[in-house]
Amino acid sequence: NAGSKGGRGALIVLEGLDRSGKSSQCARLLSFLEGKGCATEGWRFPDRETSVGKMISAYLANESQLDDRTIHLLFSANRWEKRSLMESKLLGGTTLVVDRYSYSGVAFSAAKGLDIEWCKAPEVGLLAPDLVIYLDVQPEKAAERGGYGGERYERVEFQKRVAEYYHSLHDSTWKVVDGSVPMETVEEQVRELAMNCISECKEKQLTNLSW
Ligand code: NYM
Ligand code: MG
Repeated sequence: NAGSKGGRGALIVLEGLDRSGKSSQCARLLSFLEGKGCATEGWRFPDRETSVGKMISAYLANESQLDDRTIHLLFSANRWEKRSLMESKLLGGTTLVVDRYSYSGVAFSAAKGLDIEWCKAPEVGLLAPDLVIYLDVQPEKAAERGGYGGERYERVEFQKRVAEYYHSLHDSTWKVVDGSVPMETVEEQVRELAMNCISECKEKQLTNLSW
């Protein structure tokens, strides 16, 4: 499976705390890339549309209770159920801009006290991102941004622990962008990182997360 003649698409992930600006930046990057004529799709995890995603959504809204390991595995399953579609899109030349991925899975569950290695295990074998952009915002600052939406995990003390786990996950694909500066400045940096990534990964093999 050699991919399309223009080369494969890039797997670009945006990560960060709740209210760090990921969703806005994903939307802006998506329209920028579309404007450039680049085949792109915006994805997000959790994908709340699937039946697994609906269970996750109910849990986040406090409409259901689930054991910590059970919900961890559901978040992971929600990525696994999209893996083959993700692979075919990328090999077909479409770049995916993804709002949250395995790093959210590990950081949020580890912040609850689950063993981090246990948290990583079900993520092994999912597609490895070509670029992870971490929008770095102080937990207190994020909380001030129009407040939280009332979902589970949206508490500043918890988000501080999540930030610590995120910082322990940095690898060679990570780029930390200061998310506290004006949106347009963040957008500019995100665009540049994405454009470089897209051109560099055209000839690169897709790989799996190994951790
Ligand atoms: N979240 C997200 C997890 O705990 N594990 C995961 O694997 C993923 C993808 O879900 N507070 C958490 C982070 C968020 C919440 O995400 C919902 P969003 O981006 O607000 O829909
Ligand atoms: Mg949220």
